[in-house]
This record gives sequence, C-alpha cells and structure tokens, in this order.
Amino acid sequence: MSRFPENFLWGGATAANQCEGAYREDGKGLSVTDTLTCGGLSRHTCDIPSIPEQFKKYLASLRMVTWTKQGEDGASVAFKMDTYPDDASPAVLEDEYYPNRQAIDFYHHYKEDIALFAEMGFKCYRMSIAWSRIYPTGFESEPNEAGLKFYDNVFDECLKYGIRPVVTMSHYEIPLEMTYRINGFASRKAVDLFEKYARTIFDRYHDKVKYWMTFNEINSSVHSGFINAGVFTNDIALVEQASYHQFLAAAKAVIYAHEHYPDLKVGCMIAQSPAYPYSCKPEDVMAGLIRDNFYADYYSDVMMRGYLPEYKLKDLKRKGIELPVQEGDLQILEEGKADYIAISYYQTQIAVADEKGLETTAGNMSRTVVNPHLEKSEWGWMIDPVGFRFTLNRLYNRYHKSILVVENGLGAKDVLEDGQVHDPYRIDYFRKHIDAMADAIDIDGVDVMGYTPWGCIDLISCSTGQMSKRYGFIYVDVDDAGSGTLKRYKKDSFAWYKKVIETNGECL
Ligand code: BGP
Repeated sequence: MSRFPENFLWGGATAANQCEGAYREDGKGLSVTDTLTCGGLSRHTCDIPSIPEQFKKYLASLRMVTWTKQGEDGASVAFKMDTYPDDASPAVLEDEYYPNRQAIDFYHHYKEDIALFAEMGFKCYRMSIAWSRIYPTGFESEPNEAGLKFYDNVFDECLKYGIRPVVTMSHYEIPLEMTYRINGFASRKAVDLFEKYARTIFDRYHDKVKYWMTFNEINSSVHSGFINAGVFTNDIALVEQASYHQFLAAAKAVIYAHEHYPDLKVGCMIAQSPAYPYSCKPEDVMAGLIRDNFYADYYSDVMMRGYLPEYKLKDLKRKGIELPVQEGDLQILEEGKADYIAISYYQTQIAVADEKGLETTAGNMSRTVVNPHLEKSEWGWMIDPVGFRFTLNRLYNRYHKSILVVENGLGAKDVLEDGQVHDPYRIDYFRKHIDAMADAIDIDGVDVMGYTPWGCIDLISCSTGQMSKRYGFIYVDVDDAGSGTLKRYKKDSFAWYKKVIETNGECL
C-alpha cells in the first residue's frame, strides 16, 4: 500500500521569470528580474539586506537617476528618477546577457512542455503569473488583455490533461516601474497595486485555478528585498516595512478570495532551511531558535496565525524600527490568514553562537556553517533528506495546517550526449527526499498535500542567472550565454519520476 494519500498532488514547479522569456511580447512590461545579468556565482550578496550590484550598474548606465529621499507618494522612498528608462530600449548594457529575458522560451513552447509534464503523469503544475504581463507597470487601471489571454491558454492546456494549475501570484516578477516610482513594497501604495492585480486574476481564473500562493518565499526579503519586494535599499527599516506591506497585501488577497470564491485555497509560501544547533551547548541551541524565528517563522507566524509575534515586536523596538501600522491593519492580518502553507526546502543550516574559525558554505540565498555530516551539491548547498522530514514535522506541529511542498531539488551540471542525459545523482536525491517525505506522512502523520520538484524543466537559476545549474527532468538545450537550439530532451530522471507518480510514490 502507498504511504501517500490517494489524491496526492504530484507535479513540478517553475516561475514565469525563470522560464517564459518573451520579456517584451504582447505588452509585457519590465520586471525587476529583467534587469539582472548572468551573475557568475551569485546575483545577490548575503549581506542583510542587499542590492544586486548588477542592478546598480544597470541604473548607473541609464544616467537618469537622481537620488532623493522622497518618492512620488511622499512615503519613505529611497530614490526616484527624473525620467523613467525608455521601455523600447531596455537592453542598456549591450555587452551583457540578460538570461531571464529569453529563459527557455516557455512562452512559445508551453504546449510542448505541458505535454511532457502530462507524459510524466503530473497531477498539478506549480507556476507563476508574471505581474508585468497583466499590469505592465503595475499602475495601469485596466489589465493587459493579451497577458491575461496567455495564461488562459496555459491553464486550458493544463486542464486538457487533467493537470491542476497551482499558481504563485508574485514570484520575483514585480513590475520594475514600481521600484522606480515608489520603491516597491516599501510604499503602502504597493498594497493597493497588488490588491488590484490579485482581484483581476482571481476574477479571471477562479474557475480554472483553485490553489494559489501570494508571494514566493516572502521571507527572502531578508537577503534580497529587490527581487522579492522591488525594494532598492540597504536600509533594514525599509525592508521590514516592505515585508509588513506584503503581509497586508497577501491578507487582502486572501480576504477577497474567501468573500468571492470560497472554493479557492490561498496559501503563503515560505523558504524553509531550519537551523540545527552546531552543538548541544545551550548557546548554540538558543542561536538556532533565534535564527529560525527571524529568518522564517516570523513570516509564517504572521500569515498562518494572523498576528505580529512578540519576539519580533520586541526585536524591532530594540532596533528603533516602527512598522507603519494603521488603524484596521491588525484586523486585516487576522482575517486574511492563509489557508495552507507552501514551502521550498533545499537544505538545513547550522546555527552557532560563535562562528569564528568554522567553514561556511553557500545556500538558498544565505550562507551557513558547514555541517560535517552532510554532502554538498556542486553549488555548495548541503543535502539533507532527514532534514526534510524534520522540517515537515516542525511546521505541522507549529500550525497544524496542510503543507504543500512546492520546491525541492538538486541544481547540477548535466551532460547532453547523443540526445541523452544520464542523471543518477538527481534520481538519488529525489529518492531520498521523497522517502523522507513519506516517513513524515506515514510515520509522523504530517498532512502533506502535494510535491512539486523545482525546475521540473531546466530553467534560469534564481541566485546565479545560470542555465548550467539545472534542476529538470527535461533538459533544455541552451547555455549560460543564451545559445542553443532550445530543444527539449528527456533525462533519465524523467522515466523514473513518471514511475514514481504512476505508483503513487511506492516505486522509488
Ligand atoms: C528558490 C526560488 C526559486 C529557485 C530555487 C532554486 O529560492 O524560489 O525561484 O530558483 O530557489 O534556486 P537557484 O535557482 O538559485 O538554484
């Protein structure tokens, strides 16, 4: 008998900015990610918070930037421009390649790609809508019909095969003009803009899409407020303000969906990398609790429990940061609690009271001390299937709500030879993680409703902009410089995952 529930949602996950390409087609506006070049090893620093160097370069090259303390809504905005960049010529750094602008050209290949997902037996497909296709700058009063039509086509194509679309509303795709004009979610105006966008897509797609998520990895602002919240700043107070506005925006979306379309489920989405204490020294254990509180649990506590937790309020007060709470806000947070929790899980981290002398390694946006008991990926991310079971338990114990795993996977260099890709390392990774998830469900009683491995088809890496960091069951022939035929090939893991789905996780 399978250890997975009967209607378990097996599938795969992508995001518009990392796969669609066609960045100026059918009226799409520029999004924050369209300004980023291929970053070699990293497009973000691990400083808290960080501004991508590439975006600074991009802005400098426009020679139109004037720095001010006031945005056009009078709020605490870091800068504004005299003139906005000419949309017709956004490629300002001629010698640079902007990988997200072409990506894998899903925009023109979606039928072929969804057919391959169907062949693997996907029950669902987690994808995102590019906000800047629907409202190209974020500020329009009417949506862009051509953008809306594109997603109608994609959803119809999924539904034709019985694949349920599971949709992230904002996955690192904030319209760039929101950064220019109001410094993204640092401004409260962004809450209204998001609410308008959310209403538009709920109204349009509520018959076709039942599972939604508001902001991808909302806790990633800690490291990368620019791609997550469109905030151009290294001022921690503004980043906190942006996260607070995102909470409100998400809660308002949930309230609208519940009022108008009660059959919809709207989740939050949090990056999970829980911290193990480096040792059993009480100081290390305490360091782990604190790290988890501030890197992840604060965000899920607000969105799942509906209030600002005490540990965070105390911390903000100590730092002299005041959140811009207005009358009625706390009620919105309380009423707009998420229906389920979606997570990405790639690794665990290490918390230690004194990091001195210890080796560190890269991670999903944040650096961590090396765990000597674990192996690392080629990009230095630690591989920890047991940590996956631990994470699922930890979250279920905290909220007792369904969990949807919308990201997990191994970024690796694959070799295409004679039309084939042999990727036993990927199969091994998934076998162990799916097994650990089965234990969480079957032994521990955790309610996991689905699993969508990240980058089920190769796509642009978020942290590096590389194509060579591949996650997929499907290989796409394009390299880091954007050259290649864009032809799709099934990797060995394709047949393996098909079997996993066919047997509802029994045959690993
Ligand atoms: C998550 C993001 C994804 C994805 C994934 C893998 O943080 O939500 O967009 O890219 O990480 O990371 P990377 O692409 O950097 O390897």
